[in-house]
This record gives sequence, structure tokens and C-alpha cells, in this order.
Amino acid sequence: MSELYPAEVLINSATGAVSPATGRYAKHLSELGGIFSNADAWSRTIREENDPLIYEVLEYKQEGSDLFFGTTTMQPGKIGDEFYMTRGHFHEDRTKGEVYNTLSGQGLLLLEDRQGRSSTIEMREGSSAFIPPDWAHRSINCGPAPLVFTWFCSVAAGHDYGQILQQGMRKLVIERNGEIEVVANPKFD
Ligand code: M6P
Ligand code: ZN
Repeated sequence: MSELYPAEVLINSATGAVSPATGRYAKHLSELGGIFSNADAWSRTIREENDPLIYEVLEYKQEGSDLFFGTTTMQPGKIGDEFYMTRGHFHEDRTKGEVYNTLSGQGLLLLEDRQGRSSTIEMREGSSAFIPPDWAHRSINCGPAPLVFTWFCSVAAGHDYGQILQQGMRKLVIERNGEIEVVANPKFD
């Protein structure tokens, strides 16, 4: 096993920059097919807004560590009446949870367990969210500015996207008459 060492990692609350970062990826709208309810609005936005960036993930991980952490920075916007969101996932290892801490912006963390129970936790500066093992989680930027949060997780957790990608989540977060609303996903009726 490689040797682990103490490290200071700087995180920018406004941009989500992680320094030093050991990994990063970006998700543009065209890579998020099937997660938004309004497929016409999805393809129109890709065309008209030139495939906008939806979110970026930066991470800090030491080779051989059991823990890693990083930031997710989500752009503001909507597809139809649905706010920009992450894919959403369960962990492959059903015994592993995760912690989020919001640094800036405002959003909702949408959670759901395998029995179909749903929960939402507000994401705003200074709020931390405990994600229990075996609850799927998706973050949603409901504000006008980027939503920046840190996450802390077990390396062994892994991502399981299958179920959420195929079925969606039981709740949708939409804007209606200028208000943020959590509504039932009609696909589950
Ligand atoms: C959070 C963490 C990451 C995750 C990212 C994007 O930052 O949970 O592990 O990858 O959100 O979410 P998703 O992978 O569901 O698109
Ligand atoms: Zn996770």
C-alpha cells in the first residue's frame, strides 16, 4: 500500500476550485440524456445554447486512501420547468453514506430509498447534509447563481446509476409561477 501523507487542500467557495485537485470531469447537457422530463426542451437547449455546461466535479484523492472528497459546481438554469440537476445515484456499496456541505448558491438535495420514501434537504451556504447508506441522491440548483458544495465519501462507495437513469426519481423539482415546487413524477403513477 502506498504511503498516505497529511495535506492541505484549498477550496474556493465561489468557484468550487480545488487546489491541488487529483481528478475532474464536466457534464454538459448532451451527456445528460433521459434525466430531464421534457425531451424536446432538452434537445432544443442543446441546439440553441450550444450544449451548455451543467456541472463540474473536482476531487482530491490520495492513492490508497479510504476517503476522498471534492466539490461539485452546478450552473443555474432549467430544462422546460425542471431545474438543472445531477444524474443521481445510489452507491454500489450499500453500506456507504456521504456528506455534503454547501459553500454557495441555493438548491435542494433530493433523496430516495429503495422502498420509495423521498426526502429533500435544503442546500444553502453553511448547511451540511447527511446522506445515509442506500439512499439515492441528486442535487438540484434552484437558484440564479452557481451552486457549489463539497462532498466527502468513502472511496469504496462507488456509483450505481442504473436505477435512477432508467426510472428517474419519484419527485421532480420544478419552477411553477415563480415558485420552487417538489412534485410527484408522473412516470410513477
Ligand atoms: C457529488 C458526489 C459525486 C458525484 C457528483 C455528481 O458531488 O456525490 O460523487 O459524482 O455529485 O453527481 P452524479 O454522479 O450523480 O452525476
Ligand atoms: Zn454519492
